[in-house]
Amino acid sequence: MFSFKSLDSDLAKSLSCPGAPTFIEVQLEDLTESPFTDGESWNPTACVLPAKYQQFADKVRNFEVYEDDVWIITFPKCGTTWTQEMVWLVDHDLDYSTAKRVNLNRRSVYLEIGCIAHNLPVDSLANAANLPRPRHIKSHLPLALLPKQLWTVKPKLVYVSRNPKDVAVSYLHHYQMIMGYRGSKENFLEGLLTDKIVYCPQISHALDFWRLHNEQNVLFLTYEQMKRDLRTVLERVCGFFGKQYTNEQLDELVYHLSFDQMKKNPATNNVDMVAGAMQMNGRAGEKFKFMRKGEIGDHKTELSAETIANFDKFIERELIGSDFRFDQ
Ligand code: PPS
Repeated sequence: MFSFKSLDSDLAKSLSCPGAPTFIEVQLEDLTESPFTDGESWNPTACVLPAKYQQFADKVRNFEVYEDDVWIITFPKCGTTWTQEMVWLVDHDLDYSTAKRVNLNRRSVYLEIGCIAHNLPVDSLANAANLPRPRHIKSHLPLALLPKQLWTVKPKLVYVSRNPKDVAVSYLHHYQMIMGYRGSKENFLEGLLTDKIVYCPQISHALDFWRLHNEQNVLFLTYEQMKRDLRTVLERVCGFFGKQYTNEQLDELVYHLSFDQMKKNPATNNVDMVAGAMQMNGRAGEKFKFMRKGEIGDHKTELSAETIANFDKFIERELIGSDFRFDQ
């Protein structure tokens, strides 16, 4: 079903880190079951993943999907955690009591983490499979690598995109502090601009889901929409889940989902997960918070004018032929 190619360029070697020492490109070879019904062809690009993924690719592709599943899919650092908490609460009648008691990572399971994280012996596929229904499952995998039953069973699927320049900054901090990367910032950014970082290619990740954004079971959101007007986004999310809440309930949810509240909330701020990863990947005791800044436009403070221009060119080139545009 898949072919695998080791990445051994100098750039790939420079991107090696304790959390992901070596990388492969994973190419879907079996295109018989296309997710698209628009009659257009589909030529998925190979996805960069830690080499560990090779032993799990088929298992993920054959993962059993249920109609009442809820899938939250994003490229890394696009607001996944934020969306997971929002969607879980909307779908569970605003059950704050459970949401505060049970960590979000247990309510909404990261499907492939055990298949990619070096030295993390968790069976995340089993954890996701065995969740109580309706199962809430998070994934960063591109469409071509996700379970093929998603396109026949058609569970609810929420996709979130974020401006690639802000993703670059957020992902750089994640790569350094959570995955233990000690190489240069320049090499990491070059890796993103040449689609050689884990989960790349970045732009086609969003474009594949944009092609599905009118499907009834797909809700396509952006980090920037959530940031600018979460209340309006919540109304769309409630409509998607067939839920109705009062204005007061929605105001309370906006508050619960604010950056400051989620940062204070041990069930959502990923403090334990980050401490464990930093310990494992040689960053124990250093200063880093998963809930880092939570802003639009942070790239302007962290990227040079030249890098921003390079990202702009990269994004423009990759978007040729699509009507999709990233929010700024
Ligand atoms: S991951 O590791 O890929 O699952 O990360 P992900 O959750 O997708 O993205 C993390 C970034 O989302 C920000 N975040 C928020 N922003 C605004 N409001 C809320 N409530 C919120 N929750 C998380 C988080 O701070 C990361 O962005 P940066 O730019 O690094 O701050």
